[in-house]
Amino acid sequence: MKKYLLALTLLAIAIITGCKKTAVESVVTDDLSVTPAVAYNVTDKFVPGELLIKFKTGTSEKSRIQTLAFINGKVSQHLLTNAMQYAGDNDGIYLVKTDTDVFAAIARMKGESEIEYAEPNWIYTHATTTNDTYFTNGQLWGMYSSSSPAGSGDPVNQYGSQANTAWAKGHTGSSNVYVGVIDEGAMYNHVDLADNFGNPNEIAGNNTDDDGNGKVDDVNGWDFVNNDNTTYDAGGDDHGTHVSGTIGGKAGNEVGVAGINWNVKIISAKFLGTSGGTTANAILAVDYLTGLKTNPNVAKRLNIVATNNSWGGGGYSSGLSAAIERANTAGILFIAAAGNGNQGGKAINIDSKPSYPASYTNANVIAVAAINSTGGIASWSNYGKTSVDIGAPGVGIISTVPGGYSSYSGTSMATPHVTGACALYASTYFATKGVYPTAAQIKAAILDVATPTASLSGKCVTGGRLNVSGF
Ligand SMILES: [Ca+2]
Ligand SMILES: [Ca+2]
Ligand SMILES: [Ca+2]
Ligand SMILES: [Ca+2]
Repeated sequence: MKKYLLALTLLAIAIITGCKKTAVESVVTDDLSVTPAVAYNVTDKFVPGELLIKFKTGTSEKSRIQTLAFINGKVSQHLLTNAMQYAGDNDGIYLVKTDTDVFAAIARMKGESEIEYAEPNWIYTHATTTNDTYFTNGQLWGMYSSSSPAGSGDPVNQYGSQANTAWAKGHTGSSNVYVGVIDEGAMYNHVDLADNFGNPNEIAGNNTDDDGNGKVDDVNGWDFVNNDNTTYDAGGDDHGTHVSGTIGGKAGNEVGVAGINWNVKIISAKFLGTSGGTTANAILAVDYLTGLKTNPNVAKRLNIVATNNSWGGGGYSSGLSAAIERANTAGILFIAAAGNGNQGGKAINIDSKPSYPASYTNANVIAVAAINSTGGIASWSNYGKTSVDIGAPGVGIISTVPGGYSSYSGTSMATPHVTGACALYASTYFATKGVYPTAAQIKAAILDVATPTASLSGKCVTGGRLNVSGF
């Protein structure tokens, strides 16, 4: 454990300093494919000495132990989530520690008939590129429209999400619509967020798992980094707080910002810590939210329409793809940042060089590129005619951070505009039709009305930017 923490600490130092010598090994490309179609990138980071292994159904414990002995592997965690079991998988995934080289161990495991898959425990980091100086009110361009709604006197920006046009029609979201933020934690008691967080099936502070999901007092979500119910830990969590404010910052309270939704409920699934997050915890985070929507123990399950995923890194993971598919089955969209270049910051075409999780091909994924306030695609925003779906405001975005507000840039900031759009569409659709739209209907609604944008032409599926004016 100490060794593991040391490795993560060194990684954090490496990320901060940009130092090339990291404790986390890089991977040589080409000869070690996860699947025939996918190769690891040289810059992909993973936890040294750890593998995620799924055994084929019916493999006995004795047989598992014998197989793991080939790599001197010891099970350190059995990942068996409610969402897996509801989906009929009672075997789960094993996080295995080995003193063998991870890729040699994977190659060895792949030769065994008991193994369904074996893969690295990738490390993901969030997708902000810059942290600009503080901005005051009135510069929230991502929420503006091409023209000022009648009588509003609102500022105008044609490249904004057009959210204030929807608001002018009284479409401001609903507290019956839920969104999961898979990220760092968030300062849920921030003045602009306090009304828009919470799991109503869980009673705070009674040391009881009221909703029977295996998590005690998870009123605002769960912290998979520290395995506790304090999703906000002072000193960090600014990225998760920023993302949350764009989705659901409280409006009309004369302070700070307004989110795409004035009313919504956000649940944190915290898996990014100061050193990033792992595949194992990403799977747990995705499944946690799926479990809240499919929990058979409560009368009123949480109506989660989408998760926000402003993070990336690593290579393909069968385990994470399967978790995203369980979310898909539960009708939860997975909104993913296209990513900010390939480590060095230069944008890449992820059609030819996949960036995960944006590049997963599950039907519920919407991958988002970033545009600036004059309509250009950000110089660092990844793109891809088939792998990226849409552009959204991602440069100079003001939102909530612990203790106030700040302006950030990144595909991290573009993504919550789209996640917020999912929730807004769901709430308006319900208000007019009396039923909630399916995930496929929400995705189609968002992609169908994208505004054609020169800088995005040929760079994403829609060739356009987010436009929620009709939501
Ligand atoms: Ca609980
Ligand atoms: Ca409780
Ligand atoms: Ca915590
Ligand atoms: Ca506000």
